[in-house]
Amino acid sequence: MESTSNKGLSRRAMLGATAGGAAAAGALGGRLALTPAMLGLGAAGVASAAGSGAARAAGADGGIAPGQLDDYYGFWSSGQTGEMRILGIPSMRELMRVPVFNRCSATGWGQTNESIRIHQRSMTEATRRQLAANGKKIHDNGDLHHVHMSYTEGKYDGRFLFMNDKANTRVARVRCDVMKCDAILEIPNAKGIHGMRPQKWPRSNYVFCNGEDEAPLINDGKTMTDVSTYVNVFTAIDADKFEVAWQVLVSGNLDNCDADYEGKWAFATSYNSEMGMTLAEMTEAEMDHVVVFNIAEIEKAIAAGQYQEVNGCKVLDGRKAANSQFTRYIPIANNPHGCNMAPDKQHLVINGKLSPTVTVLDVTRFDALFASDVDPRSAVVAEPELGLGPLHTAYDGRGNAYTSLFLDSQVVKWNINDAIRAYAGEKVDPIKDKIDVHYQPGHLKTVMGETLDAGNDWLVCLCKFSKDRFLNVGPLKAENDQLIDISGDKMKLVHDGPTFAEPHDAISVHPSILSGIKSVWDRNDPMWAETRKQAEADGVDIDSWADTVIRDGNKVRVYMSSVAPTFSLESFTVKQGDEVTVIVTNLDEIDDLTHGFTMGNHGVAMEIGPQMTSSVTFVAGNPGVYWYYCQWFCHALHMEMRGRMFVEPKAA
Ligand code: RUQ
Ligand code: CUA
Ligand code: CA
Repeated sequence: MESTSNKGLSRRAMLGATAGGAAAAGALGGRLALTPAMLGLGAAGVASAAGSGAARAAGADGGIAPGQLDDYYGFWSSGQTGEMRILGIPSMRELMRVPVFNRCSATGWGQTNESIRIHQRSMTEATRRQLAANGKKIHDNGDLHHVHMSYTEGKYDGRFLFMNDKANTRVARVRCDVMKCDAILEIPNAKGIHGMRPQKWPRSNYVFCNGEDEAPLINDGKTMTDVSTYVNVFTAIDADKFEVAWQVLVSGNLDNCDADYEGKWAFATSYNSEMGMTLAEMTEAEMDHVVVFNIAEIEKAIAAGQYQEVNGCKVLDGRKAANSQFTRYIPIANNPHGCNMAPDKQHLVINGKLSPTVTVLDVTRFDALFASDVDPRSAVVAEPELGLGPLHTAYDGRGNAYTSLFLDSQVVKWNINDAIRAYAGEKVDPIKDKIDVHYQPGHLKTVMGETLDAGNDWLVCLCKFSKDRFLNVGPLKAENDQLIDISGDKMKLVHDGPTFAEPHDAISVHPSILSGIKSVWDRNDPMWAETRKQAEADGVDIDSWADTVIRDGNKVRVYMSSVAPTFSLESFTVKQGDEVTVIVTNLDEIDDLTHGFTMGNHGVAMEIGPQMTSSVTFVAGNPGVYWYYCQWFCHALHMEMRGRMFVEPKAA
């Protein structure tokens, strides 16, 4: 290996240039000058966050003026876009997109070595081979339906966000301190992870995941047409190690799931108890079911070694015929969908979809279902008729529930206790209000409504169709996420929020829970630990000025630093066909001072946040001059933040 050093400016010249540049930027009103503190936004924001949303519910943006901070973080899924989004509630302003299952052109997610490692770490061998056969290293799409935060004792704890990928049967984790994905787990045996929820009590030791699609457990092509060999798999992930803890086979398929506030149960809806393969077959039965999982019994069996190991996972049989203590099946009107645990710690609402009703289950009656042969329907305590197409239910802190009616394009507000009284024969109408939404709502969320801190100010309703609500942009239209004020007796629509394909679900989190969020990376972040190891092996200190080019056969590693508005190397030289790895460390320590690295005409671009190290590997193209540049506007002299890669012809 040979090492050539410093084709760029000297360190001193660089730092001098930077200081001058920063001053120039300040004078020009460049980005360096515009810190929130200097604009006085920090103080204004703190003041506004303390105000209650309900107190200023009027106004199109929930009463949030320019420069004011929102009352809540909203974490949005993006469906087939594959990313997680952060919005402010109640303004509904989009604050950030966090790439997870998608390939992101702005940040290089799915292309940087750091992100590819996260993708590949828990990938199965079979997938690795299948991808390689298609000339790929990772799946670059995903279908992210559900985002949920980790809990401690029934409340959000600000550690992690978890999310599913239905398209490629995966679950990912986002670190809340930097809002970046740090783990992606492909789930063996299961197919199509849809419903996904963290355990709520005592903390999120598990993330529960529903495999929606039926397939042979040993899916090797031998029994493809024999539907009797098909199974569905319920998976508990160890949320800390981010690996499969155990799996349970079930009868019927699995749609949405949730967990209770005592750590005893998980539950899942099934719309295909029929195990049908066609629409007619899947809707044939009058009743489908909810599966109740008995966590203690499952853990006992796993500890006692009573499992079968399949593809490295511990698998138990919880199907009806196995007659186990792992599961119970509660009959529910045909093709249910949403599965929502109420913050009263007692009631679980199953949403009818094809039935105009929701079914209210009392989870304190579940012990009895496992103790003796009682009718599983004995856990039903109410079944109010709400309207057409109930999909999901949200809760406030006053005992009310809000159910989306897909077919009616409405949200219905109803009272849980009144529904129970009505079911018991009393003359009381549980329905308190209905409001039109636009149009065809799926998920809907109250602030902190999936925790013991359920709030009473806002409801966000995620509508699948926007139709005529916005200027026509062609056949593909935006979704419409609507903000509804629920502080009074009557619900009030206050905002229409167009969103790109396709938020399924969202949660909201009070900013006090995310007080550990950083503005600048820790230089020792584990995200680039392996890159750091490589640099150490190359004798390069990436924590200070780096301007070293290492040749290792046909592999070339180019170490650079970035300090606004320059890279430490103004040029480097490689040969056509070399495998080039560019490692850039951003030495700037200022809030919001992100640089980028784009290599012209090579399809290469990545983000390098303050104090971050990022690396990307590509094959050098045809001989010639290629400019690389910073694509993140960082300085008054941002356009000048560029350099040349000289690609020499291959030695003949
Ligand atoms: S689901 S619109 Cu993918 Cu959460 Cu019900
Ligand atoms: Cu650095 Cu633009
Ligand atoms: Ca069915």
